[in-house]
Amino acid sequence: MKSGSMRLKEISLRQDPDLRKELALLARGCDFVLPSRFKKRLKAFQQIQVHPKKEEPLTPALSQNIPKFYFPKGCPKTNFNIDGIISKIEKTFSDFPLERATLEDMGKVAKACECPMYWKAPLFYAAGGERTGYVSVHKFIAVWRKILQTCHDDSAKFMQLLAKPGCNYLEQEDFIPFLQDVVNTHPHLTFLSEASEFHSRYITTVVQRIFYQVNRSWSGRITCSELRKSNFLQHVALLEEEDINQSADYFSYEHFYVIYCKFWELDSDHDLYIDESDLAKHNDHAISSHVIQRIFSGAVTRNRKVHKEGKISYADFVWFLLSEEDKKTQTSIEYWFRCMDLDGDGVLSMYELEYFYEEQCQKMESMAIEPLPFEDCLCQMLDLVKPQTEGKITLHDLKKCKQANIFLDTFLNLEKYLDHEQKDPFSVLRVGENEGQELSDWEKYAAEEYAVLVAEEAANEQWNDGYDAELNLLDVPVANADDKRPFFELPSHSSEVDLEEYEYEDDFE
Ligand SMILES: [Ca+2]
Ligand SMILES: [Ca+2]
Repeated sequence: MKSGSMRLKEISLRQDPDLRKELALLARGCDFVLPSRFKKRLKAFQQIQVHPKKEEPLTPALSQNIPKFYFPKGCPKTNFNIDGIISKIEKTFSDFPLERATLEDMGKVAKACECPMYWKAPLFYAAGGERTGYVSVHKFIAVWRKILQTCHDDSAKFMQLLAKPGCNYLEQEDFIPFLQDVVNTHPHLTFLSEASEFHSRYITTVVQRIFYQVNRSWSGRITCSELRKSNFLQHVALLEEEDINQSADYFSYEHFYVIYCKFWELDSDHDLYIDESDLAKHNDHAISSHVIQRIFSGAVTRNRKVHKEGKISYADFVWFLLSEEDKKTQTSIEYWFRCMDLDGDGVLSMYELEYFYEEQCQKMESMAIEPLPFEDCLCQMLDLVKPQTEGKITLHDLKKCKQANIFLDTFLNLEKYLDHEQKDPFSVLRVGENEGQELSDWEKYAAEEYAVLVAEEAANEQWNDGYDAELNLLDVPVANADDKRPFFELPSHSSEVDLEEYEYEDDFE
């Protein structure tokens, strides 16, 4: 291929009349001294002359014979009737006053476009709806026709609707208007309408879950191909049919509730950031302090905009909890691998394993449990993972072995390590075999924790009701009703966080 600068040089040479004259003289055999500025250019010209064939484009006949096989925006369907869809859209708009659709009307428009209902807000915003509060039939059809002509599958269309102009990827903030509309209009989330301060928490949670699941490259930018390989758009389509809690990968309200409550317990000053000592309290200090240090060193947070010095945000905690409670997923294995790979050379070496195991041993000794010597533990683990290269465990080895969770807990989480130790190894294998048919580790954890939280909440309410009744009996003004823990405790006015100032952007720091 011809480089851009080479091509430029060639053009300027050919257009330079002085040089053409010189070259013509040279061709006729005249022998004279070339000015030095021409010598260089002559050389460049001669190089072009020597290899002209290399740079010629393929003949049209040849290139026409190769069928197109790369469709970044989806493979075009034959017999796709764009005009049929357009007339359906026109008919839908004709029911609206002045043929203008508001955001509330967009559900019908989405259906006329043959899109899932919750594409309504992206369709509205892509047609410029937020500037005027409505979209006109002409503007909408122009936008949608162009998308139909250029994007040939749902992933390409969704990408086109959400991405910033000129971008072929999605960043975290690109999902916010879409998710805000889900929060505002999904029937299972309407109870949140009174608590707008939790909209941003829910949205942050879902955005992080989307990137956790879909952005396989960890780049912070979801590509069309990543979107296509994921199950995200299926979940968006199911939003209009199913209970939102059925969306275990992304939208579940119950999962959000569990994640946020877990964070709330750790974030004692409720500024939405936690430090190392806060995170250490998770799960009764079960997690290795060495690995917590690694999380705070940026090993797994550096690709997202971080962070207050020595702190991680709620968004980072979502990644932590998902990884901690299900060590069988691709992202989780990558997450802990990055933490354990201290020197960042892409393999876990023996000294790295020993570094983490040492702390487990100390903890066990303090609990009067006799730890397995490192060499024995290592043998077990190498047997489990069966690395391709002896003594070096790669990410690929870990993903392939199907028991990465046991390996990781051995080095990172004492409580879970001891749990695994007590289990019959064959029962673990059998569980592994049935994978996919049963709930994931994350779903099991979330369901159990949700049940506990709801029970606690009910008990609190009962206690408080009794307390209030007692106070009323004594005819004391209920000034202490603040003690009651509401659904989610709101930061008080004296808190450092001003909710008015707390915009969504803060969640994405
Ligand atoms: Ca805090
Ligand atoms: Ca390493």
